[in-house]
Amino acid sequence: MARVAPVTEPRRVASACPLDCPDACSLDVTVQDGRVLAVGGSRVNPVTDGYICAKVRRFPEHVHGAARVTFPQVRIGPKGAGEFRRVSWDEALGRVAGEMRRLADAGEGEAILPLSYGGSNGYLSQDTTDARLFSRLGALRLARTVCAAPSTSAAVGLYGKMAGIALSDYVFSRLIIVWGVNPSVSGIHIVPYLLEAQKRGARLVVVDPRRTRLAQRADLHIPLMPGTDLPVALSIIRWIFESGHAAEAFLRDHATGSEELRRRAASWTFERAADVAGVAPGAIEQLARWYAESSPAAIRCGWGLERNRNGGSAVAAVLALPAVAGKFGVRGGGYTLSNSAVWELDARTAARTPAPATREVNMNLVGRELLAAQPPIRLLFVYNANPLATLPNQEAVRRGLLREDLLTVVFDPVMTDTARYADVVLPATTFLERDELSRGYGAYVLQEAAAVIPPVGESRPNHEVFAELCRRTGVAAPGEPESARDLADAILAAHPGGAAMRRDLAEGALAYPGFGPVPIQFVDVFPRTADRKIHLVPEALDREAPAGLYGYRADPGSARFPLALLSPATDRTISSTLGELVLEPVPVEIHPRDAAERGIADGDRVRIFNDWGEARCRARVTEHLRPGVVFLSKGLWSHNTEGGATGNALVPDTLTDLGGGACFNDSRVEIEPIRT
Ligand SMILES: Nc1nc2c(c(=O)[nH]1)N[C@H]1C(S)=C(S)[C@@H](COP(=O)(O)OP(=O)(O)OC[C@H]3O[C@@H](n4cnc5c(=O)[nH]c(N)nc54)[C@H](O)[C@@H]3O)O[C@H]1N2
Ligand SMILES: Nc1nc2c(c(=O)[nH]1)N[C@H]1C(S)=C(S)[C@@H](COP(=O)(O)OP(=O)(O)OC[C@H]3O[C@@H](n4cnc5c(=O)[nH]c(N)nc54)[C@H](O)[C@@H]3O)O[C@H]1N2
Ligand SMILES: [Mo]
Repeated sequence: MARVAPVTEPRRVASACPLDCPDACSLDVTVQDGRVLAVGGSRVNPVTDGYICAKVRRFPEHVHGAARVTFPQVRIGPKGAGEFRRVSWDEALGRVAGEMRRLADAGEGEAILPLSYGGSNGYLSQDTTDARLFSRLGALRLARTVCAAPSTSAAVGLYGKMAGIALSDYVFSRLIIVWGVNPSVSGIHIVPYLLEAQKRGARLVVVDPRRTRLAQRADLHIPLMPGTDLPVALSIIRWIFESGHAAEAFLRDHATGSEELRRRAASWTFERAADVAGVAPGAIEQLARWYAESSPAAIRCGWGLERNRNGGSAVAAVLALPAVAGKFGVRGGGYTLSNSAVWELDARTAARTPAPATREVNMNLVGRELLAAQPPIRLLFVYNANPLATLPNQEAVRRGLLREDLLTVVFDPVMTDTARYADVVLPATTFLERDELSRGYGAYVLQEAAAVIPPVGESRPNHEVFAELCRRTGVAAPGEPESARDLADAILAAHPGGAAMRRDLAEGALAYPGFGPVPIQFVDVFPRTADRKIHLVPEALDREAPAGLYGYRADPGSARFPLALLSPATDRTISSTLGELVLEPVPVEIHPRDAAERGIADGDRVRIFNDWGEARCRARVTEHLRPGVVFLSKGLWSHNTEGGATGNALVPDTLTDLGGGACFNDSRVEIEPIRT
């Protein structure tokens, strides 16, 4: 008689979401017999307030779904065909470690490229034992530039990454500018605060080429052309100075470079900026007047505006606004961008190894590097990332992955598009199957969460697998932190306030930064630059930007490719994570006027193309875009389009003015109907 497994009751356990999102939700997970039944929000993180996004509610399907990788496998078919044979961990790791050791012994550590990015915001799953392994092998270093590189450069240069307005403090603002961010999908917990502020009489302004959900509720929407935020912000700065609204005394006490900024903004009249941006001059002037006259005034600056050739300067100009107009010093006044830096926690301290002095590879150029690096890259190790789906110049990435003399290892919980091109696929746990220490980059919370179920199948957590690879390649040293607890302790111990954080985490599963959860800028927190001042024209940025800081580089326009393609976030996936659950075809959105000019009707099959590649899908004709702009979302998988190329095939691998960032929203394309 078959033995019947004991049936236990469903249990509710606490966790925390470490996925790449500002909100860092605290979770309430229902589990039974090693399975996740449901994922919901808890109130441990006050910002979560008991609810979470629709996509993470589907996480049980991700954990236990058909795309889950449950055992190690090696390729048996042609590259990219997704044909594999099951092997043991021992065999898989033996092969990978053997090749690593061989390359390192031959003095070819720089033939190894570790590639990781946004799979987890947790401190334990990146830069710990993985950094130990790759540093000691002398592997290439990766510049993690695919996101936030230009905005980080700007925020570091101007403010040393000062902590921003707390999400919940937006209720106190009288004017809120939502600039290049779409929180209705990309960080939903700020939205109730924005709507509450509006109810209390605040004005809401949205600066976005698309008519997003918030733009539809806004008092003013500025639907500028992508990449033109810089002139728009400079024209507001110019007017604030010229009209006598500048906070001269504040600037004298707290800023350098205000005269230089004033000079650089001087030629940007509302008319000139409006002409470049394709909007009404009166709209920009309206925004400038409201901003100057309102207090508290808040800017929620996002990442949509950084992803073009002017992106770094654009973010710098937007961040300069509260300084110039004197909006700091009150609750609900100032700005929020990323708050990731406030923790001053560095996972690398747990690696116990300095970064090597090897060559640094800009991850936006990985396609090119795979095809042309000298010496050639022989071993690509992908974890916490899905580069075929998320990097620019997808065709180059694909051709790189097809190289017969490249050993590609993909370590992921699911069979991603990239994994299908791997030689060795390793099964990773999801965050519900491992311990994690994570923080938000919006919400001011640090959380430690224990695994809520055992690893699914043979999957293993990152820190364990990299520690094992350290041993197998002979680079491990005795006594180094390896377990999740030891790594977390090592990371916390390196921080002066770490002991207090450790205590708080032990007691309440939540820790706040030293200044607490709701800082006021220029009351509780100050610029973290060396002299604690705002640097409006920092020299380093001025030197780096090809046209100087705040120097605008116009799109010369192209008769062949007249449409600007945007690819921001949607509410279906987080970057490409969870994309295995979005099986239906995804359309490109196009304005009725652009569609009519091309003979395209709603639902038609179309070809989107430029010199970088092409993608095929259906058209959705909608007025939620301005004419001249089309939209095909970020994070698509090959099954979402016809033929497998996604919008990233159309994204150039040109770089932003600051930080070597990606130009996802600087793609120019043409679209034509497919008539078959
Ligand atoms: N649901 C969901 N949430 C996510 C993510 C996700 O993929 N899905 N991704 C996470 C990650 S990795 C990040 S970095 C954040 C990103 O979060 P957001 O800052 O919201 O970034 P995007 O979605 O890239 O773009 C935001 C908006 O910028 C607009 N935009 C595009 N180009 C320009 C421009 O030139 N100027 C201006 N002013 N606006 C422009 C787009 O139309 C879009 O509405 O969200 C995180 N949260
Ligand atoms: N066209 C276009 N492309 C974009 C953008 C855009 O705006 N437009 N935005 C960019 C942005 S903002 C970002 S941040 C990047 C993100 O790009 P990526 O870093 O590639 O992020 P994801 O697509 O989320 O892939 C993360 C992978 O990590 C895996 N993972 C999750 N947890 C773990 C773990 O614990 N261990 C291991 N080994 N793996 C794990 C997930 O299953 C997933 O496959 O994409 C960029 N790509
Ligand atoms: Mo991102």
